[in-house]
Amino acid sequence: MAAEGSLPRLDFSCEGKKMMDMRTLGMTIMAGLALSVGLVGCGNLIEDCDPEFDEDCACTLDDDPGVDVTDDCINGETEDQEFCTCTIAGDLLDDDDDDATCGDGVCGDDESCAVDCGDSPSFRFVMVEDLTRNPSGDFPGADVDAISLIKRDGDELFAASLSSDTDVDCAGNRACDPSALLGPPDAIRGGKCFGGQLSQVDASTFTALNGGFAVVQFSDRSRDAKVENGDRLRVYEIGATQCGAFDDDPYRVSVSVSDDLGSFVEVGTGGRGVITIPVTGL
Ligand SMILES: [Ca+2]
Ligand SMILES: [Ca+2]
Ligand SMILES: [Ca+2]
Repeated sequence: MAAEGSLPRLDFSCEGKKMMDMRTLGMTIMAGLALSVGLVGCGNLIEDCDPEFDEDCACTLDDDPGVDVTDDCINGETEDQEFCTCTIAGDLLDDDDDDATCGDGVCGDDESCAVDCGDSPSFRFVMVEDLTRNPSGDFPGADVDAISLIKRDGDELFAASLSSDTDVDCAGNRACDPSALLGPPDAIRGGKCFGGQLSQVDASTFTALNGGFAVVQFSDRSRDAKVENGDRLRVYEIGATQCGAFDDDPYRVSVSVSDDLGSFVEVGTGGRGVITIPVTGL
């Protein structure tokens, strides 16, 4: 037990070290007080204990907290030069959130505390799903040229990657390559579909969903793009409205924290050319 007047050591380090069982209610209160401070500071509150001087001080290997090295942990290292940490038994919180996940299974990041796990989940996945009944023709179903996420500051980010769950049937479909809907729209050139050459449809510029769906993300190496309330999602669909030819086709737009197909939440539908859907209620 910690000496009276001293605070228990709490470790909120970002490595997410396993916290040990807490044994007494008194320690709960003390730990709670320390937690309040820890939320602000995000770091070790006081130094490690020393088994030579501190009663109930026990040391374990950092790489394997199950290994007791109390007799062999000096200045944070064992004789075998493995890193170790000493704490006063019973002074750590029993972290009920050990298994908690945020967003897509990630608790915080290198710069944030594990306790940030209470943050709301991050929506990074967008699904555009064909709602066409009985899709037919050379380009069956909704013909998606591009999908974008427009942030509140006006930045328009285009779909950068596809989830492997994307499902576009190539049977009888001349535009079934889903990568054609990544990046900025390219089916409209000079303000006209296919540069005004409507008889020369460039099937490499769009994806005909053929009753299926595409799941995309907007993050790239330079930016972690989340879909947030106040953003807008835009779908560039090729059809009568956009081209003065072909069909306008209906589709649904949904978002999710993961690409688990059962987890998507609808944010809107479209079916007349370029549609911009406000994101709310996430
Ligand atoms: Ca079509
Ligand atoms: Ca395209
Ligand atoms: Ca269409």
